[in-house]
Amino acid sequence: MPGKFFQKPTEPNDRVPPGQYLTNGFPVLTYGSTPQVDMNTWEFRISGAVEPKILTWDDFMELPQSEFTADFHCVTRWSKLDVKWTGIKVTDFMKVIEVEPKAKHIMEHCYGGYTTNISMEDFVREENFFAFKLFDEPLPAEHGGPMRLVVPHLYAWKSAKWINGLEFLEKEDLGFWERNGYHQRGEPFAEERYSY
Ligand SMILES: Nc1nc2c(c(=O)[nH]1)N[C@H]1C(S)=C(S)[C@@H](COP(=O)(O)O)O[C@H]1N2
Ligand SMILES: [Mo]
Repeated sequence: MPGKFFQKPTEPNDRVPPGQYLTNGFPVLTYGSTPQVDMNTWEFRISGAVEPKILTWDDFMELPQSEFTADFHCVTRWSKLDVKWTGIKVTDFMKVIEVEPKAKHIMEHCYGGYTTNISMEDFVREENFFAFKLFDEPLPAEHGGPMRLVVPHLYAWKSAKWINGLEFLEKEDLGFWERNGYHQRGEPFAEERYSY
C-alpha cells in the first residue's frame, strides 16, 4: 500500500552510527568554560617532530578556503547531519608545514587547555578541516570560534574547539578525555566509545 505513510525515510540510516539519535539543534558540549579568543593575538603553534612554526590569523587566512558539509557525532549519543562549515582543508594546511617522517601521532592543543590525540592517518584526510564559519556566519565562540578543527569520521571530541596548536609525536599519547576513559581513536560506526 504505497502512499504518504510509506515514504522512504528522508535521512538514510546508514549515516547514523549505532546507538546515536538525530538532533535538529546544535548542542554545545564543552568541558569547563568558553575561552574568549582574540583574532588579533591568535597564534597557532606547530611543535614536536616538525619544523617549529607559529602561524598568525592572517597566515591561516592566506591558505585556500573551502566549504564543507559534514555529519557530526557526539559520544553522548546525539548526531547532527549536514552541518555546513567554511574552513581550510587539513591537506592544504599540511603543505605549509614540514613534518618529520617519524611523526605518527598528534596532540591537538586548545585555548583553555583541552587536549585530544589523533593519529597522523586519521588527521591527514581530505574531509578534515579547520573551520571558522558555521552556516555562513563567523564560528560562534561556544562552538569553538574563532577556529576549530573538524574531523567528521571520528566522534566529535576529536574536533578540538579554540584550537591553537598541533604537537607531532612519534608515539601515541592520550588527550584529556582519552585519559579519562574515552577510546583512543573514537570511530562512531565501530562504537569506539570507551577504552574499558
Ligand atoms: N577545546 C575543546 N574542544 C572540544 C570540547 C571541549 O570541551 N573543549 N568538547 C568536545 C566534544 S565532547 C564535542 S561533542 C564537541 C562539541 O562541539 P559543539 O560544542 O560545537 O557541539 O567539541 C569537542 N571539542
Ligand atoms: Mo562530545
